[in-house]
Amino acid sequence: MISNSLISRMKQARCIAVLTGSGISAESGIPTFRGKQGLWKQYRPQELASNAGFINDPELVWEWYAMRREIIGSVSCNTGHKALARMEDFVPEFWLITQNVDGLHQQAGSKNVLELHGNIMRNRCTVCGAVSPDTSSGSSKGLPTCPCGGLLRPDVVWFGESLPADSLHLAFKASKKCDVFLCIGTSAEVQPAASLPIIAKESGAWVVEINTETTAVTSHVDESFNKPAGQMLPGLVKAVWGS
Ligand code: BV8
Ligand code: ZN
Repeated sequence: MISNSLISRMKQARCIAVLTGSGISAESGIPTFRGKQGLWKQYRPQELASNAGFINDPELVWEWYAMRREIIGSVSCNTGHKALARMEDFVPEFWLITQNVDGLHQQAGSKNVLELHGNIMRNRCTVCGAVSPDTSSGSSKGLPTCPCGGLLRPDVVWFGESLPADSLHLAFKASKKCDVFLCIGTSAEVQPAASLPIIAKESGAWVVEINTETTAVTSHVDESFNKPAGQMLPGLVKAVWGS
């Protein structure tokens, strides 16, 4: 049940910040990381989402990313992504901070998206750093290389790697400044993204969680809705802004 206090807080909010995790893409058919069918169940993140793992076995890591690109390429954004894109149009200052690398927020029409962990549909050269859109769709034989001869990697942030400084700086700024912070579809286990809802709370924002389970931040938030994001968000936007 969406409380009248939340409706009025969101209606009056000058600034709203949203943090999303893989849970918002679950209803599109993309497996989350730590859930029962999670991507980390069959694979260990340290082996696949780390530079050491890549250096150790680039073929295995590319196989994993090609498989994930295939899934992402075959799905579409869902009602949760679309509701956030509509929300952006109603709020004077709206920040969509995502840990996701699937690009579905942009596909849904969100304009101001901070991708803290990069984007799986881009490649980056391990030698010259050039970034390019993925064209191989992972099926080409052998390891993808840059015109400079360097080995390509997915343009995502691996464990032990720093997040893009400008996006992270803006994410911290938005979390400190916002009136309402929505934490959607994340287990809130990966730092530094997981600290954003805590920073928002400490800075005086009204913090709301939308998640099908309790998480590491549930006890810290002001309100939590134990509901799938794709069902909850369209109703929230309608209740607050009537459409
Ligand atoms: C860094 C990109 C330092 C690649 C990813 C000990 C303590 C604290 C921190 C650390 C530590 N040891 C190491 C660290 C740092 C580490 C970290 O946090 N480790 C954790 C695991 C302990 N962090 C890092 O390494 C980061 N870098 O710290 O750098 C540094 C500083 C200076 C200089 C050099 C280095 C980098 C982290 C980024 C890693 N990259 N992904 C790729 O995708 O392949 S992380 C990966 O996890 C994804 O990005 C994902 O988004 C992210 C978080 O996971 P979630 O999105 O939350 O997904 P999860 O499955 O966990 O949860 C889904 C949730 O959705 C669940 O709660 C579920 O209930 C819910 N749900 C499901 N369906 C729905 C739903 N909710 C709503 N509706 C539904 N329908
Ligand atoms: Zn290069």
